[in-house]
Amino acid sequence: MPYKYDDQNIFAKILRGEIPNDTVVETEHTLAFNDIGPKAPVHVLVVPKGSYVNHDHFHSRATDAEILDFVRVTARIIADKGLAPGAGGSGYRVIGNAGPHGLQEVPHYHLHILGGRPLGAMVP
Ligand code: D5M
Repeated sequence: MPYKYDDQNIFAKILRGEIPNDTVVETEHTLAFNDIGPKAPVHVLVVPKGSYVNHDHFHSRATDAEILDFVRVTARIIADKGLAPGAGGSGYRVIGNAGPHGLQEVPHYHLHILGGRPLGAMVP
């Protein structure tokens, strides 16, 4: 099925500056902001600025520069928040929901970075 991007989704509105966000990092290709309903002391959403629905759409259509920027912003937040186990942090979880089985609510690709407390088992 071809990817159909809905430009009225809430993250598209944030990216256009139509509604506010609590920005953590902004670069040329990526915006990261705090989740409005945090599930952990650290709960940051990393959002590519391009119009991608989910991970497989992003991976198949984004430029190398967009992908590299997105990965680097994600890593930078993990480091800046002191979560990286390799640097003395207690760890974190990175989650990307996609489609109905993944319970994706907002149809603009994003990753959740969660940390700051024990996160429990992943399987519901
Ligand atoms: O999760 C979508 C996530 O987006 C969910 O954790 C709430 C968050 N959200 C929704 N609206 C906003 C605004 N306006 N600011 C910040 N965060 C928001 P998923 O199920 O992965 O699609």
